[in-house]
Amino acid sequence: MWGLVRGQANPRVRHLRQLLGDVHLVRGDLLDQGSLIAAVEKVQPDEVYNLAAISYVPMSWQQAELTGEVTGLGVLRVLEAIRVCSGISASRSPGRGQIRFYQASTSEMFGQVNQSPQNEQTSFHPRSPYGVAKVYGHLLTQNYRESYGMFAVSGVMFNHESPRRGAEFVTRKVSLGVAKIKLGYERQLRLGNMHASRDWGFAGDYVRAMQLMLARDEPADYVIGTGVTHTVEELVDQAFRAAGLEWRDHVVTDAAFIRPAEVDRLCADPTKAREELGWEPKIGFEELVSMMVDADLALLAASGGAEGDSFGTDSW
Ligand code: G4F
Repeated sequence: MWGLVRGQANPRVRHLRQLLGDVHLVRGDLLDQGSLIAAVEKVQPDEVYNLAAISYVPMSWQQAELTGEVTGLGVLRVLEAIRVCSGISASRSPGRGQIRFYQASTSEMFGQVNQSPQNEQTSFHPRSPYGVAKVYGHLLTQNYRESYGMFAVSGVMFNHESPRRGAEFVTRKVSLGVAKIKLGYERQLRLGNMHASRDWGFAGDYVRAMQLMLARDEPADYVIGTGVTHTVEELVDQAFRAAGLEWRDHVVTDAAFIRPAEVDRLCADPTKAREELGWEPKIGFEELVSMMVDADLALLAASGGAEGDSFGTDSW
């Protein structure tokens, strides 16, 4: 297995090696076409999974152009690297290359929804530069499949979480906040919109869906989510209760975390994935939240509260 890393001394490499001792690393950058062609030539992969992106929605308003370059045009560059290395010429009639491509699309493409729950036919109305960039990557992946006969597919992934989630996202911000309060390092947790609803699932289940998608005989896109939605307030309530705390004693709403445009409510209809991939999520909302709170309690107890020091300061 190979992983693409960018930058001269990327600090994430150390964490990656701790987690995945047997992964090989190759240099490359989604902003640099030549580096991606060189990486594909070197690795000669059977499958390529593109999960790389500027993925924190608030940051996409602060750095909209960079988000378009990385999260949108980055997909074009990966597809081009695969096309060129597979010997598929731009003018040739469609044929199938050997390299299978997975694009991480997102429920943020649905944005202001006109149908609930959302399935593969639901129209897109993204609400952030991130969502717009992801629509570009999604449609381009479809286009390369149709234009060149490439095995290129997208998984329209709803929010997927785990103890490895970055502390800027609401689930981990809450689980770290709960652990800090429980262990006496903090008293307050500052959050934005408590009324937004998301379909939260366990990341491990979603990675399994990605692999199943590339193992199909024919390429197709799939919506991946649990089909159950909860508000941020319900998430907060669940997390504080998992630690024996009452959230109303600690949570403060802060306008600094309100977004310029919000996605109010997302809920997946994963019928196609269930019927064609045999995919079902194994871990439900309550188990997921407890898992994250327990992991952060253990992490902070072991580190003396040093982990996640920057959480709570991530106003957009
Ligand atoms: O955890 P979030 O930042 O995730 P969001 O915006 O739904 O996006 C995540 O999931 C998408 C779908 O898989 C991905 F495409 C994307 O890359 C990312 O992984 O926010 C969830 C909700 C929002 O409605 C937000 O307004 O939580 C609300 N929220 C309320 N207070 C907060 C906070 N979000 C954050 N990050 N921090 C808060 O203090």
